[in-house]
Amino acid sequence: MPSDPSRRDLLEGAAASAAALVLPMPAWAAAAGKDARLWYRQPAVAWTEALPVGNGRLGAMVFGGTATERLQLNEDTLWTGGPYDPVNPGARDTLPEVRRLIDAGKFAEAQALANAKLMGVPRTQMAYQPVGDLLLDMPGIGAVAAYRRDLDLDTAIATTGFTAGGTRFHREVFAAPGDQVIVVRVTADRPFDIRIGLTSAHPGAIVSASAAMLTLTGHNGERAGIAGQLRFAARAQVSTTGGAIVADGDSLRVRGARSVTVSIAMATSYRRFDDGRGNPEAATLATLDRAQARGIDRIRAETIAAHRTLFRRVTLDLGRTAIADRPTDERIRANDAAADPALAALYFDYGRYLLIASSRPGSQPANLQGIWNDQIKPPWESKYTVNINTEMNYWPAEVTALAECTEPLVRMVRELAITGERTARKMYGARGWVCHHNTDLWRATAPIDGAEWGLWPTGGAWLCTHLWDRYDYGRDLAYLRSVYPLMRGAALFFLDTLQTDPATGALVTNPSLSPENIHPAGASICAGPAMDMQILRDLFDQVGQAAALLAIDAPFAAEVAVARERLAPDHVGAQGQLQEWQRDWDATAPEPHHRHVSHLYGLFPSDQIDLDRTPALAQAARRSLDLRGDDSTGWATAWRANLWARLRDGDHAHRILAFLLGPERTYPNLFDAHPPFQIDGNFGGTRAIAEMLMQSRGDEILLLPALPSAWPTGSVTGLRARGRCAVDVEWRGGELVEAEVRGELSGRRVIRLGRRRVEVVLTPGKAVRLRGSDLARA
Ligand code: FUC
Repeated sequence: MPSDPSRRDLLEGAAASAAALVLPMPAWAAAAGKDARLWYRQPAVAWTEALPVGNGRLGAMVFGGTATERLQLNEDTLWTGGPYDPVNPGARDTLPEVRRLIDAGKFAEAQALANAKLMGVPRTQMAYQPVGDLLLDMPGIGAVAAYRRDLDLDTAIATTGFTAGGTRFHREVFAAPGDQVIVVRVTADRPFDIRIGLTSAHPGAIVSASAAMLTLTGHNGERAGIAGQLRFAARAQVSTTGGAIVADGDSLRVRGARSVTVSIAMATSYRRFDDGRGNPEAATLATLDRAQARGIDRIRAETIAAHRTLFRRVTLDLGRTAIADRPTDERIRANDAAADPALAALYFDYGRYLLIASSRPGSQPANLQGIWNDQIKPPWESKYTVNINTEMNYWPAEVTALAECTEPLVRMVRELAITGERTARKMYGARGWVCHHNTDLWRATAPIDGAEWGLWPTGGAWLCTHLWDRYDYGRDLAYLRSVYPLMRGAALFFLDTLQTDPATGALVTNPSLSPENIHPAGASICAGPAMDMQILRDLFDQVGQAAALLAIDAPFAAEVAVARERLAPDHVGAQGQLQEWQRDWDATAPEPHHRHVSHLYGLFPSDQIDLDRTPALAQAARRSLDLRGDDSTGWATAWRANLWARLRDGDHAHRILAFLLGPERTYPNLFDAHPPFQIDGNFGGTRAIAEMLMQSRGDEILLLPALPSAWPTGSVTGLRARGRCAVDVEWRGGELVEAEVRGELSGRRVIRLGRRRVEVVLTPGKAVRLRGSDLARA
């Protein structure tokens, strides 16, 4: 509320009129998801043309072939190696000298010493690996007509249809979250023959066929001296309507069937980050027995229903032009986001689809490729890079009403707090826990790759801000109590390791770096990069708030509050920019357009910096963004779009989004190109679209804060704001028509439209509806 009393009267009047418009909660839009489809006129040739299905744990890339169909298969615990402890036992003795060199300004020397003595053993982590392929061969299929394949984001079913030799073929693929199988169903209007095979690129993998089942068993790979300790199994069970199934070597042949159903189960012996002794052969058999007993029709119906429960919570309509009737690949190639607003809406729907398909309760978190990877040695090991990428994967989760999908991330932090406690103790002699810039299935937390990338201690702290966000959006105190020890442990590590900057007396991280940017002193490592200080301000504040809400741990909270006040502040440099480092190095850093914009964390995803409360810092952030430039790799482009949305410059955010949606950054299957494929850009882009339409900060909800002129008319329903409420917005001609806010808890909110604001009182079960004209009077 503004402090000017006359203005306050005016606003209270507006609030009263808004409160009078309390209406019953409406049902979710019936038309949800009706246009949400990717579709093509030809089968996929490249992997980045194939369509992903997934149930969080199991994934398949569907190529939509005709005579030969390929499903590339993944299971999210098939990684190289086994439980391992990468902490370098000698690191602790060398740490003081590295710190001293940094304080003395001898950065290159400090980095060389850190590279020699501090890095993890091995200096890399484990890699996510594919299981193999399911192959369907239909001999005799020649030229086809009336071909189409699509992925329906509203049912989560990939479909391929074509006519060959006068027979119409139809194939469906889906991944069942309840029954834990991937199902392929082939039907035709005349009896047909098909051969079914399983293959794997893992050395030593074996395929056998018996009765109506194919079984693939194998062993995960070794990497960097960590022996493979996992077994894996994939089984494909075949059933038919009519016809006969015969085993033929390591494949199954079906003759004269009218429909064929293949149910695929996959598992590894992974049980937890410290235990790889499960029984995948038995687990896959049990899964298939259960699925068989329950029946495919029921499994299919339940898959659609379970998907819709999540997917239909949000609807987005940005308007539609004729180009939206074209196949998806043509729309990306046309590269005209202004003329195709529905492509941005499809990208948004797809981002939500991908999160539902790659991160569900009980699964692993979405990695650099979600769960979809066809390579034994994938780029960056397809692991969890926590200096931006893993966090970005979860940027859309809360705002687009997919809170359940964060469960694997929260569970991963619980595990990192265990392995990271060991790293904190052995490497730093510190209490609490730490995670550097990457982790993997085994929850390794030591610094890797090289000091210039890996010696960054703030990854775990950043992940903890997601724990807080889960609370802040859902306001569940029992949950907060369960994650408080993790947040506390992360903060405790910094209480023990923060150093006093000899130049300023402020507290700084040392050694650290600003991911992954080299400063003009010829190194990355330094003390107190702006990002670290911003993340720690959030972590310390959130620990304080959590302790107060839970009425526990007051002495610790007080200690954290004291340290928080001593953290080095943000600085504005000579170019008017927000400084990336404690020194004003930005102008002479060797890569002025570096993809990471770490020092802008404070503007987004954090709200420490904003146009209202810290206008000078927001201006400086804007200047930094201008200096950094707009176009970057996939995720870095998506981050920039979010930052411009926070600066409430919708047209600028849209220009960046247009580049993200064009053929340089988006593959035909709408996967984000880093390049190569990295899924974070999909998730970051999804959040950016949400951020352009609605932002929430504390008890404020900002309507259409960055609406671009390219989206003059549209509507969104079901976005989530902090404090457990849902927000719908409808606009026309660039102006708000109506907004509806449904609070599930009682409380006051300030609803803002540009500079206008109205205070409303939320009551569970009632909707507050605001017309554009109400806000125009405010
Ligand atoms: C960080 C980024 C790279 C890439 C990798 C997985 O190291 O700097 O661009 O995204 O993660």
